[in-house]
Amino acid sequence: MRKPVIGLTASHNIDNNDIFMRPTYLRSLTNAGALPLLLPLEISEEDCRQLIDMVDGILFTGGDDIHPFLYGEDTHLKCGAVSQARDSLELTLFSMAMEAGKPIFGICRGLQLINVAMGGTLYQDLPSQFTSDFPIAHKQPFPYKIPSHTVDIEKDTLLSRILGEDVSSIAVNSMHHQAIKDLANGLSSCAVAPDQLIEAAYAPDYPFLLGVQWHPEHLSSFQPEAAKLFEAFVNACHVS
Ligand SMILES: [Mn+2]
Repeated sequence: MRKPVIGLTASHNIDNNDIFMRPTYLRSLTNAGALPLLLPLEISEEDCRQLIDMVDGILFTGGDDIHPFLYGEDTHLKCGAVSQARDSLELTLFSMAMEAGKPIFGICRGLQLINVAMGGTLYQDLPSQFTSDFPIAHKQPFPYKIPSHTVDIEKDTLLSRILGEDVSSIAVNSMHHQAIKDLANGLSSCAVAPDQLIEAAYAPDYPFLLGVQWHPEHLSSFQPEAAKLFEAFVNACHVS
């Protein structure tokens, strides 16, 4: 049987112009039954369209910050590095994938990209712009393989249907500098951290569009909840 082909966008190192991909994304997709396909950075709009026609789904991966102009803000003192080439490529791919109704999954920056593409905004620097009585380490001080905070799963959402309606909370890792501030119209929250930060969102009116703020690709080899996210995404890609 032909496996679903999943296009993934690479990270972009703007210092030396390298693009790169952590193997954990590829392994998680392969283990879920997909054939991952790493996408180039510099391609024309016409080529983007051909690639979107070729893939059965698209995964927007983690990486640097998104340029604040894309959600109508000036650059905050603590904003991090940005790649305008990557921002532009991903916004083009996102709108084409949505037009085509292809399944979309976003991880970390990928969730933020989905939110910005649909009209939402971000905290440019969580530590200085978002406070709570018990500050959660959204940039955890230990490796990705070790979960660091919990998220509450909202009932009757795409995420609760994937994990099972009886799962009310899971432990996740956290390695993000930015996060959703205003959620885009068309998206609904489906998981929140104990400080009420949105950690996952989905589009209720779309076949499959899910973004998570954590990194399930580092947990999927031993945490069933993380593996289920990739399985649900790959299964959604089977229908096209
Ligand atoms: Mn977090």
